[in-house]
Amino acid sequence: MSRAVLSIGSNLGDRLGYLRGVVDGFGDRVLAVSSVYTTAPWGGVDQDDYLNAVLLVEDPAFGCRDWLAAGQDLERAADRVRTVRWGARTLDVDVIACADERGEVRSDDPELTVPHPRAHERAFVLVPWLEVEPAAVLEADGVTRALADWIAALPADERAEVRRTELALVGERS
Ligand code: PH2
Ligand code: MG
Ligand code: MG
Repeated sequence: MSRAVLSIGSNLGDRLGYLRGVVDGFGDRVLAVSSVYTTAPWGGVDQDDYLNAVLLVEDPAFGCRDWLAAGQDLERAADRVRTVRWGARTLDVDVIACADERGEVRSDDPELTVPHPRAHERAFVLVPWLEVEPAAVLEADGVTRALADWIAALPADERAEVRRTELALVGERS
């Protein structure tokens, strides 16, 4: 059994369609879906704005690595091409945090580092995550803080560049 927090993002092609493909792909493993946010690119590469969202997912038969593998399958299905680090992509599925039967998993394996080592610096992860899991905490560099506190610590302009949209990943799709 495992339960994970996934950050999904797209800034190439049918951005909303790619994000919806993740929700559809995970099907009834999806426990919660955030709003869709339009976000300025993070990381210094000049590229178009992203659509980002966060999903909470659970599967009785999955371990934490299975979320990574399933996310990579969905990235491939979205014709993702790996070129520039932090550059434009049709679909990115990142495992931000994961818990199994024994509790929160911590791993510094380069394949799957959880909690995600840069999540606390990224308003495009924290803001949608807070929406679906208001009581969540995140550890970074040995410090554990509530999501709202990590968000408050970010530069105001980075917070302002994460804007909620009326686009929907589930339910009524217009
Ligand atoms: N993903 C990146 C690099 N920069 N910026 C935003 N706003 N959203 C992303 O999902 C994103 C990014 C590489 O994973
Ligand atoms: Mg990423
Ligand atoms: Mg990624």
